[in-house]
Amino acid sequence: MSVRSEHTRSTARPVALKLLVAGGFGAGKTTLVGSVSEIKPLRTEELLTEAGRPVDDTSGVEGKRTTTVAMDFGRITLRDDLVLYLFGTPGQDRFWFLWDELARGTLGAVVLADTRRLADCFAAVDYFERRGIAFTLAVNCFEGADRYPEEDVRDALDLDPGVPVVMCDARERESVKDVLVSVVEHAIATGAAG
Ligand SMILES: Nc1nc2c(ncn2[C@@H]2O[C@H](COP(=O)(O)OP(=O)(O)O)[C@@H](O)[C@H]2O)c(=O)[nH]1
Ligand SMILES: [Mg+2]
Repeated sequence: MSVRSEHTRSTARPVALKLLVAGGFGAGKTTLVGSVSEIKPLRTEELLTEAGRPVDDTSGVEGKRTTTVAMDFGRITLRDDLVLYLFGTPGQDRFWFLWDELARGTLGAVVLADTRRLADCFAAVDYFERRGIAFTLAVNCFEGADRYPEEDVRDALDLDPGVPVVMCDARERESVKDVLVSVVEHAIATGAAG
């Protein structure tokens, strides 16, 4: 049996970690997973319909025509020895029953926030705080949205001082990678402390 050279470098299997991506409807979860994923993101989207309109509040995101029904799923190799699996949580309240299932075995989470609709991520922040799941608050900086200092976002969401707040562009791979590194480091630091 021949062993190809790239396989002799590291015999250890990479560590695979699971992260959740949460945040309000239209905050950029699907975009974020798609920006970094090495595999074609698995997503299930349905056209917004009249019937869904009362629950899928599109004010502020009028250009949005689809909504993620189940979840986004992606994978990124952060380092040779570290692979992240990303699971986007469904943004709508009517899919809350899926969250506990998704949260099982998760290392940490990204909560994506749009400062024009900051209240939309309260539920996600609350969810992870209650379950003691480490998360990074990532502000997706949409052009046209006012920029706020990190401290203002922190205060508005009443975040614990230890929660990292990072500005990002969900469309940019490097920007999203920075967010993911923040979550992993925060989760490891929190786990080590606890
Ligand atoms: N300008 C801008 N648009 C974005 C950004 N992230 C997402 N979008 C757009 O905002 C809309 C909602 O994003 P989507 O990823 O579907 O949000 P989700 O509901 O959280 O999955 C889409 O039309 C995206 O193309 C961003 O960083 N900047
Ligand atoms: Mg989506």
